Amino acid sequence: MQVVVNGARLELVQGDITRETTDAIVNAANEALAPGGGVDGAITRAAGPAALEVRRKLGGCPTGEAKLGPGGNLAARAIIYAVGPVYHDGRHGEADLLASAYRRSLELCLAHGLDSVAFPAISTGVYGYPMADAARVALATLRAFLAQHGQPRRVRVVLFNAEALAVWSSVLSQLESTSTHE
Ligand code: AR6
Repeated sequence: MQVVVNGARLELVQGDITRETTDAIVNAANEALAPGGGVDGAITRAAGPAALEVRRKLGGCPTGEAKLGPGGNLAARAIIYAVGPVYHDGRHGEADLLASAYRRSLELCLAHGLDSVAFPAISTGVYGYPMADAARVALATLRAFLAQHGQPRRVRVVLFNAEALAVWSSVLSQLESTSTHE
């Protein structure tokens, strides 16, 4: 599924984010920026040792923030390490922190001239964020940012399986139909 917001494309696809050819790919990292499992394990393996060496020197990253490193062996030029929240019960500022992780990543794209970016579903694996809730927060944030800036020109969210893609597509459809009736 794809929509256009202020001239920029917002796309939802199913796949393995390490295969993306966008200028940047976003990694769902932890505060220490220590290599982990899930999407991080896949990106770390695919990017190779040179990217890991730079990552180790970034000095960690607080929850809700993002840092930029080189793409190493990936097709993407840059890896953005974004740290989403661990989900407790939704009453510990999780939504604000998740929105911030997406927003800070987009700000890095603008600051570094990265015109296309691929995101995974941050916090929805090990960190336990319910998929539909995460999709609502992420898509509202991405749409608001694009409505304001019109950049990056292409933003895609790469969902790992068909079920996740269906959830995100349904949330995006809802957001689109609500906004056209405002
Ligand atoms: N491409 C796209 N999405 C993927 C891929 C892939 N290759 N592999 C997994 N996913 P997670 P988190 C999806 O656990 O919840 C790490 O160890 C997966 O299905 O990777 O933010 C870090 O180092 C899920 O929907 O990230 C941190 O310690 C989504 O990516 C911690 O886990 C995110 O799942 C971060 O936890």
